[in-house]
Amino acid sequence: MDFDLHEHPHRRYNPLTGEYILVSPHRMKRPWQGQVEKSEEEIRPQHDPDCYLCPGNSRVGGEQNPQYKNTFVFTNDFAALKEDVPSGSLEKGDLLRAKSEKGICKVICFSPRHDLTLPQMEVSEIVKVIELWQKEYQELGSHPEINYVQIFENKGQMMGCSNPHPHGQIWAQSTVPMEPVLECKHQGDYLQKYGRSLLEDYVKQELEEKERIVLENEHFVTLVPFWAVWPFETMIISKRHIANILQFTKEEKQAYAQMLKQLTILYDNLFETSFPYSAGIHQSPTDGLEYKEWHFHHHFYPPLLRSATVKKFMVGYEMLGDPQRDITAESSAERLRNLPRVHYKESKP
Ligand code: H2U
Ligand code: ZN
Repeated sequence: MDFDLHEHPHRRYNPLTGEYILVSPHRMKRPWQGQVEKSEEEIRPQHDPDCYLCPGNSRVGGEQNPQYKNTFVFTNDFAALKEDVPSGSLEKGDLLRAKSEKGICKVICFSPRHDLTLPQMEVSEIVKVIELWQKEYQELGSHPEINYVQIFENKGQMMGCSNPHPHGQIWAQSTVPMEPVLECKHQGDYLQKYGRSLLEDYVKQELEEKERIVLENEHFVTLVPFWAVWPFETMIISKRHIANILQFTKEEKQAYAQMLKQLTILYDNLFETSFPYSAGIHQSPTDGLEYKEWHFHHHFYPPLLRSATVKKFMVGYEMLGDPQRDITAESSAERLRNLPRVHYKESKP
């Protein structure tokens, strides 16, 4: 009997982090049979007087939002990281160690419209979101004490998002957190070994193999990574080896906005629901050093497994051993790729 990736249990390697995932395809071999329950569609107003992100409304801290027309950014009123933290540390031998951490947290509204989400926004409006990400990455990153800027979005109650108004967050801080540290190390080792970007080589290989590609345009590829953990996890990767969003050309910015719209349309169409996820950009740290190894990418980690309500749980073996999945990355990519490209709310009267 020959080993078959689509048949036999196996462990897949994540070359970005050095971690492993257990894949059990034999449990999922049957074709799709599950009932697709739809979630209750809530109808939202364009402006919600009780929303703390809508233009003109007051936030919990008492501040009033301006009548913004496109995007709007403010310092998080309940920031997890703060600038005015005294420097200090605690060390009791090797075992009890802590160090103070400085940072800045911001909230970004993607649109003044309370009822929209990224897939329903115009590409030109998403370009404005990208431009704000660029501005914040640049400005926050230029603070001497900010060495890493994490741009991300939590979408949907299932991901702990507190408000349906389209928004994301930025946490900027003095230390590079663990996930980017791992990716930095593995990209660095690869660059040293081969003289090329890990993700540039990976994208080339995936474009040849095709089976994990979801979307492609002139400057970006969206794929389900070979080592995906979440059922419909994807990455948007730039074809060009660029370290951060400040290096985008005008065309790349446009193509990235298109990719964000198209991917989030596919996601919404999968279970005909506003698809929940946590997503965010990985790019070079802002400590002033050169990071030739870094290759820009955007991770999407969606929790849904089988329908608009049935999510994957990371429990048991996954908390104690390795993460595990049944549905293979290849079949997830195939399902996403074959979905209609028009948002389900637009294609139905
Ligand atoms: P999430 O929906 O991803 O939780 O982001 C919303 C953020 O908005 C959250 O971090 C902040 C919360 O601290 N917030 C304010 O800054 N001001 C408010 O008036 C309410 C919520
Ligand atoms: Zn709102």
